[in-house]
Amino acid sequence: MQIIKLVARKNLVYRMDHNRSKIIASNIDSLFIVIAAKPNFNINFLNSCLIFAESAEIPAVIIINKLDLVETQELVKQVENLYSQQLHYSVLKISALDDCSNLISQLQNKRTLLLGQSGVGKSTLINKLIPNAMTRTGIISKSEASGCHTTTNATLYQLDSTTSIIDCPGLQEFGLYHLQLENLVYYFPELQPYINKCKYRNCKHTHETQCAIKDAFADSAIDVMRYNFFQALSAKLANKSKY
Ligand SMILES: Nc1nc2c(ncn2[C@@H]2O[C@H](COP(=O)(O)OP(=O)(O)O)[C@@H](O)[C@H]2O)c(=O)[nH]1
Ligand SMILES: [Mg+2]
Ligand SMILES: [Zn+2]
Repeated sequence: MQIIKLVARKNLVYRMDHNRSKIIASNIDSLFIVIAAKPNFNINFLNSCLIFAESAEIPAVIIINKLDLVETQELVKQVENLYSQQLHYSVLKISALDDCSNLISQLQNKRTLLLGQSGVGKSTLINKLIPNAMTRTGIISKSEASGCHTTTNATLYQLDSTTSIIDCPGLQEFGLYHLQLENLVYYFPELQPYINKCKYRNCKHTHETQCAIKDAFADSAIDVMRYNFFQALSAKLANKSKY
Protein backbone atom coordinates (compact mmCIF):
# COMPACT_ATOMS: atom_id res chain seq x y z
CA MET A 1 0.00 0.00 0.00
CA GLN A 2 1.36 3.34 -1.04
CA ILE A 3 1.45 6.07 1.56
CA ILE A 4 0.10 9.35 0.31
CA LYS A 5 0.35 12.62 2.10
CA LEU A 6 -1.75 15.53 0.92
CA VAL A 7 -1.05 19.22 1.21
CA ALA A 8 -3.41 21.98 0.12
CA ARG A 9 -2.58 25.55 -0.72
CA LYS A 10 -4.85 28.01 -2.49
CA ASN A 11 -7.21 25.28 -3.55
CA LEU A 12 -4.50 23.21 -5.17
CA VAL A 13 -4.14 19.81 -3.60
CA TYR A 14 -0.68 18.34 -3.75
CA ARG A 15 0.55 14.88 -3.13
CA MET A 16 3.89 14.75 -1.31
CA ASP A 17 6.42 12.12 -2.26
CA HIS A 18 9.94 12.06 -0.88
CA ASN A 19 9.90 15.84 -0.53
CA ARG A 20 8.67 16.33 -4.05
CA SER A 21 5.14 17.47 -4.60
CA LYS A 22 2.74 16.97 -7.43
CA ILE A 23 -0.58 18.67 -8.00
CA ILE A 24 -3.32 16.06 -7.96
CA ALA A 25 -6.33 18.28 -8.00
CA SER A 26 -7.33 21.88 -8.41
CA ASN A 27 -10.52 23.89 -8.20
CA ILE A 28 -12.01 21.57 -5.63
CA ASP A 29 -15.46 22.79 -4.58
CA SER A 30 -16.15 20.28 -1.87
CA LEU A 31 -14.52 17.58 0.25
CA PHE A 32 -16.32 14.39 1.16
CA ILE A 33 -14.68 12.88 4.23
CA VAL A 34 -15.81 9.26 4.29
CA ILE A 35 -15.69 7.49 7.66
CA ALA A 36 -16.87 4.09 8.87
CA ALA A 37 -16.95 2.09 12.10
CA LYS A 38 -15.17 -0.75 10.27
CA PRO A 39 -12.32 -1.58 9.67
CA ASN A 40 -11.70 1.09 12.34
CA PHE A 41 -12.61 4.68 13.08
CA ASN A 42 -9.73 7.08 13.65
CA ILE A 43 -10.96 10.39 15.03
CA ASN A 44 -7.60 12.10 14.57
CA PHE A 45 -7.75 11.31 10.88
CA LEU A 46 -11.18 12.97 10.74
CA ASN A 47 -9.87 15.98 12.65
CA SER A 48 -6.89 16.24 10.29
CA CYS A 49 -9.21 16.12 7.27
CA LEU A 50 -11.27 18.95 8.74
CA ILE A 51 -8.21 21.11 9.46
CA PHE A 52 -7.04 20.40 5.92
CA ALA A 53 -10.44 21.53 4.61
CA GLU A 54 -10.60 24.65 6.78
CA SER A 55 -7.05 25.72 5.92
CA ALA A 56 -7.70 25.22 2.20
CA GLU A 57 -11.08 26.96 2.55
CA ILE A 58 -12.90 24.05 0.96
CA PRO A 59 -16.31 23.14 2.42
CA ALA A 60 -16.34 19.66 3.94
CA VAL A 61 -19.11 17.10 4.31
CA ILE A 62 -18.68 14.14 6.66
CA ILE A 63 -20.09 10.94 5.16
CA ILE A 64 -20.76 8.12 7.61
CA ASN A 65 -20.77 4.92 5.57
CA LYS A 66 -21.78 1.34 6.47
CA LEU A 67 -25.01 2.40 8.14
CA ASP A 68 -26.15 -1.22 7.85
CA LEU A 69 -23.61 -2.38 10.47
CA VAL A 70 -24.68 -2.35 14.15
CA GLU A 71 -21.25 -0.95 15.09
CA THR A 72 -22.17 2.21 13.16
CA GLN A 73 -24.88 3.27 15.63
CA GLU A 74 -22.38 4.40 18.26
CA LEU A 75 -20.33 6.25 15.64
CA VAL A 76 -23.43 8.04 14.34
CA LYS A 77 -24.28 9.24 17.86
CA GLN A 78 -20.75 10.51 18.51
CA VAL A 79 -20.34 12.22 15.14
CA GLU A 80 -23.79 13.81 15.05
CA ASN A 81 -23.43 15.13 18.57
CA LEU A 82 -19.98 16.64 18.20
CA TYR A 83 -19.43 17.41 14.52
CA SER A 84 -22.98 18.21 13.45
CA GLN A 85 -24.68 19.73 16.50
CA GLN A 86 -21.69 21.40 18.17
CA LEU A 87 -19.40 22.21 15.24
CA HIS A 88 -22.05 22.58 12.52
CA TYR A 89 -20.44 20.41 9.89
CA SER A 90 -22.75 18.68 7.42
CA VAL A 91 -23.06 14.99 8.21
CA LEU A 92 -24.68 12.49 5.83
CA LYS A 93 -25.26 8.80 6.43
CA ILE A 94 -25.17 6.13 3.76
CA SER A 95 -24.80 2.47 3.12
CA ALA A 96 -22.77 2.61 -0.06
CA LEU A 97 -23.44 -1.05 -0.84
CA ASP A 98 -27.12 -0.25 -0.89
CA ASP A 99 -27.82 3.36 -1.86
CA CYS A 100 -25.96 6.67 -2.26
CA SER A 101 -28.73 8.73 -3.79
CA ASN A 102 -28.84 11.17 -0.86
CA LEU A 103 -25.34 12.32 -1.88
CA ILE A 104 -26.33 13.38 -5.37
CA SER A 105 -27.73 16.82 -4.54
CA GLN A 106 -24.50 17.58 -2.63
CA LEU A 107 -22.35 16.50 -5.57
CA GLN A 108 -24.24 18.25 -8.37
CA ASN A 109 -22.31 20.87 -10.36
CA LYS A 110 -19.22 20.52 -8.19
CA ARG A 111 -15.82 18.93 -8.23
CA THR A 112 -15.60 16.83 -5.07
CA LEU A 113 -12.49 15.28 -3.59
CA LEU A 114 -13.10 12.05 -1.67
CA LEU A 115 -10.99 11.59 1.43
CA GLY A 116 -11.01 8.63 3.74
CA GLN A 117 -8.92 5.85 5.10
CA SER A 118 -8.54 2.65 3.19
CA GLY A 119 -11.53 0.32 3.57
CA VAL A 120 -14.17 2.92 4.44
CA GLY A 121 -15.98 2.36 1.14
CA LYS A 122 -14.86 5.08 -1.29
CA SER A 123 -14.63 2.76 -4.30
CA THR A 124 -17.97 1.19 -3.43
CA LEU A 125 -19.54 4.65 -3.27
CA ILE A 126 -18.17 5.61 -6.69
CA ASN A 127 -19.26 2.33 -8.22
CA LYS A 128 -22.75 2.97 -6.92
CA LEU A 129 -22.84 6.51 -8.32
CA ILE A 130 -21.23 5.90 -11.69
CA PRO A 131 -23.89 3.60 -13.20
CA ASN A 132 -26.36 6.47 -12.75
CA ALA A 133 -23.88 8.82 -14.29
CA MET A 134 -23.37 6.40 -17.19
CA THR A 135 -27.03 6.27 -18.10
CA ARG A 136 -27.20 10.04 -17.91
CA THR A 137 -24.05 10.97 -19.73
CA GLY A 138 -22.09 7.90 -20.71
CA ILE A 139 -18.86 9.49 -19.52
CA ILE A 140 -16.26 8.03 -17.23
CA SER A 141 -12.83 9.41 -17.69
CA LYS A 142 -9.53 9.08 -16.02
CA SER A 143 -8.71 12.60 -16.86
CA GLU A 144 -5.57 14.59 -17.35
CA ALA A 145 -7.71 17.54 -16.27
CA SER A 146 -7.35 16.43 -12.69
CA GLY A 147 -3.60 16.66 -13.05
CA CYS A 148 -3.32 12.91 -12.52
CA HIS A 149 -0.17 11.44 -13.96
CA THR A 150 1.27 7.98 -13.95
CA THR A 151 2.93 8.43 -10.58
CA THR A 152 -0.31 9.35 -8.83
CA ASN A 153 -3.24 7.04 -8.49
CA ALA A 154 -5.86 9.73 -8.00
CA THR A 155 -8.67 9.29 -10.48
CA LEU A 156 -11.18 11.82 -11.71
CA TYR A 157 -14.65 10.46 -12.45
CA GLN A 158 -16.83 12.73 -14.53
CA LEU A 159 -20.48 12.18 -13.59
CA ASP A 160 -21.75 14.75 -16.07
CA SER A 161 -20.31 17.83 -17.75
CA THR A 162 -20.36 19.87 -14.52
CA THR A 163 -20.04 17.16 -11.86
CA SER A 164 -16.95 15.18 -10.99
CA ILE A 165 -15.46 13.16 -8.16
CA ILE A 166 -11.78 12.61 -7.49
CA ASP A 167 -10.84 9.48 -5.59
CA CYS A 168 -7.47 9.51 -3.95
CA PRO A 169 -6.87 6.00 -2.59
CA GLY A 170 -4.10 5.17 -0.16
CA LEU A 171 -4.32 8.42 1.71
CA GLN A 172 -2.57 8.05 5.05
CA GLU A 173 -1.71 11.48 6.31
CA PHE A 174 -2.00 15.17 5.78
CA GLY A 175 0.75 17.70 5.53
CA LEU A 176 -0.54 20.07 8.15
CA TYR A 177 2.92 21.21 9.17
CA HIS A 178 3.16 24.05 6.67
CA LEU A 179 0.35 25.77 8.57
CA GLN A 180 1.20 28.85 10.64
CA LEU A 181 0.79 28.34 14.37
CA GLU A 182 -0.93 31.70 14.78
CA ASN A 183 -3.55 30.75 12.16
CA LEU A 184 -4.45 27.42 13.73
CA VAL A 185 -7.27 28.84 15.89
CA TYR A 186 -9.11 29.91 12.74
CA TYR A 187 -9.38 26.28 11.59
CA PHE A 188 -11.30 25.15 14.71
CA PRO A 189 -14.90 26.44 14.53
CA GLU A 190 -15.36 26.04 18.30
CA LEU A 191 -12.43 28.37 19.03
CA GLN A 192 -13.81 31.32 17.04
CA PRO A 193 -15.57 32.96 20.05
CA TYR A 194 -12.26 33.11 21.94
CA ILE A 195 -10.01 34.61 19.29
CA ASN A 196 -8.39 37.82 20.57
CA LYS A 197 -9.97 37.31 24.00
CA CYS A 198 -6.78 36.16 25.75
CA LYS A 199 -4.97 38.55 28.10
CA TYR A 200 -1.75 38.44 26.07
CA ARG A 201 -1.97 39.43 22.45
CA ASN A 202 0.54 36.77 21.39
CA CYS A 203 -0.95 34.07 23.64
CA LYS A 204 -0.04 30.56 22.48
CA HIS A 205 -2.82 29.05 24.64
CA THR A 206 -0.39 26.71 26.40
CA HIS A 207 1.02 27.98 29.72
CA GLU A 208 -0.30 31.57 29.75
CA THR A 209 -2.62 32.85 32.45
CA GLN A 210 -6.00 34.35 31.54
CA CYS A 211 -6.08 32.46 28.27
CA ALA A 212 -9.64 32.51 26.88
CA ILE A 213 -9.21 29.11 25.20
CA LYS A 214 -7.81 27.38 28.29
CA ASP A 215 -10.52 28.98 30.44
CA ALA A 216 -13.24 27.82 28.03
CA PHE A 217 -11.81 24.32 28.15
CA ALA A 218 -11.75 24.42 31.97
CA ASP A 219 -15.44 25.42 31.82
CA SER A 220 -16.14 22.34 29.62
CA ALA A 221 -17.09 24.56 26.68
CA ILE A 222 -14.65 22.77 24.37
CA ASP A 223 -14.67 19.03 23.66
CA VAL A 224 -11.70 17.37 25.37
CA MET A 225 -10.65 15.32 22.35
CA ARG A 226 -10.75 18.35 20.04
CA TYR A 227 -8.86 20.42 22.61
CA ASN A 228 -6.16 17.76 22.88
CA PHE A 229 -5.92 17.63 19.09
CA PHE A 230 -5.51 21.43 18.98
CA GLN A 231 -2.80 21.33 21.67
CA ALA A 232 -0.94 18.46 19.99
CA LEU A 233 -0.98 20.16 16.58
CA SER A 234 0.03 23.49 18.17
CA ALA A 235 2.98 21.79 19.85
CA LYS A 236 4.12 20.28 16.55
CA LEU A 237 3.85 23.61 14.72
CA ALA A 238 5.68 25.41 17.56
CA ASN A 239 8.48 22.86 17.42
CA LYS A 240 8.80 23.22 13.66
CA SER A 241 9.25 27.00 13.92
CA LYS A 242 12.33 26.49 16.11
CA TYR A 243 14.31 25.11 13.19
N1 LIG B 1 -21.37 -3.52 5.39
C1 LIG B 1 -20.96 -2.63 4.50
N2 LIG B 1 -19.79 -2.81 3.87
C2 LIG B 1 -19.40 -1.88 2.96
C3 LIG B 1 -20.18 -0.74 2.66
N3 LIG B 1 -19.52 -0.01 1.74
C4 LIG B 1 -18.39 -0.67 1.47
N4 LIG B 1 -18.30 -1.82 2.18
C5 LIG B 1 -17.23 -2.83 2.16
O1 LIG B 1 -16.04 -2.28 2.70
C6 LIG B 1 -14.90 -2.84 2.03
C7 LIG B 1 -13.99 -1.73 1.53
O2 LIG B 1 -14.67 -0.99 0.53
P1 LIG B 1 -13.90 -0.13 -0.59
O3 LIG B 1 -14.95 0.54 -1.41
O4 LIG B 1 -12.89 -0.95 -1.29
O5 LIG B 1 -13.15 0.93 0.35
P2 LIG B 1 -12.05 2.03 -0.06
O6 LIG B 1 -10.72 1.46 0.34
O7 LIG B 1 -12.38 3.24 0.76
O8 LIG B 1 -12.16 2.29 -1.53
C8 LIG B 1 -15.46 -3.72 0.91
O9 LIG B 1 -15.43 -5.05 1.36
C9 LIG B 1 -16.88 -3.22 0.74
O10 LIG B 1 -17.73 -4.22 0.27
C10 LIG B 1 -21.43 -0.58 3.35
O11 LIG B 1 -22.18 0.38 3.17
N5 LIG B 1 -21.76 -1.55 4.26
MG1 LIG C 1 -10.72 2.28 -3.05
ZN1 LIG D 1 -4.80 32.01 24.87
